[in-house]
Amino acid sequence: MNKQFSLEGKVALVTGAAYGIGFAIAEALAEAGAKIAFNCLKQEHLEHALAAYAERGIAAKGYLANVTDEAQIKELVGKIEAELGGIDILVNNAGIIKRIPMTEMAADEFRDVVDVDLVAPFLVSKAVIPEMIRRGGGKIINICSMMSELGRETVSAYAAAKGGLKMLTRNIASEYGKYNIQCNGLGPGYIATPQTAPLRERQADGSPHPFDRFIVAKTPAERWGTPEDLKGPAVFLASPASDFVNGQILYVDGGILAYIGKQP
Ligand code: NAP
Ligand code: GCO
Repeated sequence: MNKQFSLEGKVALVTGAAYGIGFAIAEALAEAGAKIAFNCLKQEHLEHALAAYAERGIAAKGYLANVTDEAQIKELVGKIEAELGGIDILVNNAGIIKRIPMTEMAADEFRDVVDVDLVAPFLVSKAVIPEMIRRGGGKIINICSMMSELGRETVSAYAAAKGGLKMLTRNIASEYGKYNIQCNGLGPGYIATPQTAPLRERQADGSPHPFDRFIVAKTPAERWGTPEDLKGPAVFLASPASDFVNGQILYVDGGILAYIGKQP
């Protein structure tokens, strides 16, 4: 059974893995035996991440590359293939959110979110699939969201992008499954990372943020998720254990999507 979950000899690219969910997923894939490549936008984050990986005994290769820039993505993939070998596992993790009421959101702000959260997974997947086909297969994991299924105030661009990412996942699965490429989504619930820090900030009087209380009440597990909660599911979707799983979204949400909510 251990061989089912082994990533020995595999090369994984995790986009946006300087910290947060991407870092935890890259750490998990490394612990299962994969060689890790990651990218981010900022030099300071790259340096900090390389040190953090090294502290954990992970000889990750880090690169500065903007996932919305097709030329930079092609250069990134070429460097990884030259330095580590063909990419066996791609995790499209890099993402942003802008929390703005839709009617107050500028078109460029909407497009920025869609560019990172939906167009970029298309660009990076398009760049790695040909080599996956040549090598006999691969794994693509798209980091979706509760907002792949649900809406809420102020996150119109993010929900549209993550809903689209769910369907891009299913389409890649449909179009490239015959090449032994499995493309699945991982749908985290509400996870404690820098991205959600504004939703968990203590109030001036020291009380919990209303949204913090809302999420804890809405989650059967009665807690926020941590990046570590995603490590096992990510290894499953990256490993031979999921070779007949394709086009699925695996939600790791503590039960939010299953729960109607407490009676007031
Ligand atoms: P985060 O803490 O904000 O980290 C985002 C990462 O993406 C950073 O490493 C950032 O790099 C990188 N990034 C952003 N834009 C980029 C670009 N254009 N090119 C390259 N890298 C870029 O986010 P997170 O909470 O870990 O979330 C990671 C993924 O999970 C995202 O797709 C998010 O939508 C999704 N997600 C998060 C939650 C949650 O509750 N936290 C739940 C469901 C899904 P720099 O710092 O260098 O900019
Ligand atoms: C928000 C949050 C969520 C989480 C995540 C939930 O503002 O509602 O940022 O969107 O990031 O996507 O799964």
